[in-house]
Amino acid sequence: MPPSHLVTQRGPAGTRGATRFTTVHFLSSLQHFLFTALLLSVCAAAPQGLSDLHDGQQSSSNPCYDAIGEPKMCVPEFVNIAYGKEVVASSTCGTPPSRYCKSSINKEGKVVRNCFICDASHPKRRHPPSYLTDNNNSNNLTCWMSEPFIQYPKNVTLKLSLGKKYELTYILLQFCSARPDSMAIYKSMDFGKTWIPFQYYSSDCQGMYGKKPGVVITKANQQEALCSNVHSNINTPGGARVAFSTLENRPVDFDSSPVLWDWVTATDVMFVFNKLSTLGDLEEPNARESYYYSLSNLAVGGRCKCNGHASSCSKNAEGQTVCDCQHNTAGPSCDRCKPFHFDLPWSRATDYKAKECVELSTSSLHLPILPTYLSIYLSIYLSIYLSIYLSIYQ
Ligand SMILES: *[C@@H]1O[C@H](CO)[C@@H](O)[C@H](O)[C@H]1NC(C)=O
Ligand SMILES: *[C@@H]1O[C@H](CO)[C@@H](O)[C@H](O)[C@H]1NC(C)=O
Ligand SMILES: *[C@@H]1O[C@H](CO)[C@@H](O)[C@H](O)[C@H]1NC(C)=O
Ligand SMILES: [Ca+2]
Repeated sequence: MPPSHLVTQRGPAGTRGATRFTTVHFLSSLQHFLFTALLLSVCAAAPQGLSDLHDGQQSSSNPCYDAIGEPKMCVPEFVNIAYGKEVVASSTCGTPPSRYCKSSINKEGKVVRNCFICDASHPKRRHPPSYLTDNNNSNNLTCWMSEPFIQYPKNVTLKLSLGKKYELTYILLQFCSARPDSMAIYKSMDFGKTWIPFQYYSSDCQGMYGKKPGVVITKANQQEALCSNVHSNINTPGGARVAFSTLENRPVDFDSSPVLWDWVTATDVMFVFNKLSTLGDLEEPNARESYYYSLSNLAVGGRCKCNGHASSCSKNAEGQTVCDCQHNTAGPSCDRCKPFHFDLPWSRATDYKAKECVELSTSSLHLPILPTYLSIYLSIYLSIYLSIYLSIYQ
């Protein structure tokens, strides 16, 4: 042990040997005690260090923290938000039962109409809005269908409530009928109180919606809905589709644009079919029954909006979908800091920085690994200090 070594070196024989022995004995016990204390504090710190490491390993399975437990940006998985959700249609055929026809061109080049019955009370003849968001089985296409010939200026609307804020990437409409001549997609960010145009489609953008086709999006008009006249001229009877990509033609860095974060955010989506595409044969028999809106599938691709602070959403006790917030955040979309965690203002996470909320004023102590190092440093520092003090004292 170092104490005895020190003592042999320093202890000169003298008349006050006995007294000296007692002092030396006392000092060596003190040093022994200090060493034990140092060892003990290191040992006490070690399991904590191990548990920190263990937490770190656990959190590597938590996408909101990295391998050493540091917060990082995380997002819920990409899903078809519309799947299985209720769609409310302003018009659906079958109450009372009504006739509809499908036109096709026969071998002689003549238009042939095959007519059917839409009957909401018949399991095989109904076309309810639930068929818009059911399983998309190509062997058994299920189609929603409006009443026939609701023509401009009357319209048919479909409303889809998502139940919370989502960030939308695309919207895909799969038609069973021909594509409409004019239609618009709207979104709401306040559960349907106000509606914001998302995209227009028309053979006559200017006349129908007062929009010039081919407007270029810059930083100044990132939230402007565009009008596309590309699709509307194609008159494919059946199989037509409309795909809207929310960020297409919006060439601004998404990660640094709060305006675009808003642009892709929606609680509800509405489709307004303003004008049927007709072939100028309306005076022919059965012609009107051949024109209606019908879709087999409505898909909305996106993520539950959690501002980079959650990797999943789930239903709460009230049955509402909410984010499973991490990084000391709270709120349905992790849109604020948890109580007593306002040391830094709330902020959306980015690829580069998690921007987590931090506990009030005890911010540095909140870091899990620091106390371990602090206690080791403190005990080493103290024992060195005391050793020096004691050797001087001797
Ligand atoms: C639905 O099925 C049709 C036919 O198989 C396919 O063309 C279409 O892409 C599918 N739509 C979606 C949204 O999966
Ligand atoms: C097609 O789907 C409808 C509605 O889900 C169902 O009632 C019907 O039995 C299905 N038909 C086949 C052949 O799978
Ligand atoms: C759709 O029609 C309804 C009434 O028929 C009308 O109140 C509404 O403003 C129309 N919506 C659009 C977007 O044209
Ligand atoms: Ca369907």
